[in-house]
Amino acid sequence: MHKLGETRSTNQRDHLLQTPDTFVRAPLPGMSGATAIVHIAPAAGAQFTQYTAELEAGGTLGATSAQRFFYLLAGEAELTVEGSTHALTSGSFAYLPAGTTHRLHAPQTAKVAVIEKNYVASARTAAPAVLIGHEDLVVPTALMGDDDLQVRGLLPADAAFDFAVNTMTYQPGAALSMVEVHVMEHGLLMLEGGGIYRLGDAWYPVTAGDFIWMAPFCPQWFGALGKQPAKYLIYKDWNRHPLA
Ligand code: UGY
Ligand code: MN
Repeated sequence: MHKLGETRSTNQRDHLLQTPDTFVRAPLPGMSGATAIVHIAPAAGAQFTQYTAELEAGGTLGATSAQRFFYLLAGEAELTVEGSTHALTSGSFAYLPAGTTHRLHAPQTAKVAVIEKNYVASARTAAPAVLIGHEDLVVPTALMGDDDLQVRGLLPADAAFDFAVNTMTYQPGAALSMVEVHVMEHGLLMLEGGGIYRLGDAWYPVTAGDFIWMAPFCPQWFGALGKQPAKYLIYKDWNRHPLA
């Protein structure tokens, strides 16, 4: 049923809100039994790509020449890398350095958040190794001492990584303690609950399933609304000099 052209989706110079009613699905090269909803890409001004892959039973992702991070949103999957196969469940994630031969295979239907970024090398450290984990095993920390806002850093705080991926969980009524304006860009997937996101000079109602891109220096703030916690998966580039 059409909605006479109405949507919460909006594409602005320094931010994008993409809501599920506007998702367009298409396979990416190399995918088999899978389609992608591309949320953000260099075509829109980002320095990374983020998409949701929807895999049918037997589906696989294609290869990439970039670093790849993925987080299993739903279903089960198997990751074969460096000679071993790892069983993944919802909340599992993996980091694969550029050029790592691997196979992500879904025995049944599965949904995966995928982030790909060209690696920015650092003279100070070697590139990171393959990392496989589960969100449940990551100890959360309170953001700026607020116990109602818990952050889980899925990747180690190690300068070898040129990006971070965190989950942030807000109890109802919790909010960022400041409007942030920073050089890092963000890709954000709302996983649970909802609230109000300030992006630039606008305030948007957001809910589970929405995607947000924030360009460098996009003013940003979030407050959780409703009776259940709000949770999102958030990417940011970091650990590199702005001139790198
Ligand atoms: O890590 C961050 O910059 C995070 N606090 N930003 C956000 O939630 N919009
Ligand atoms: Mn931020």
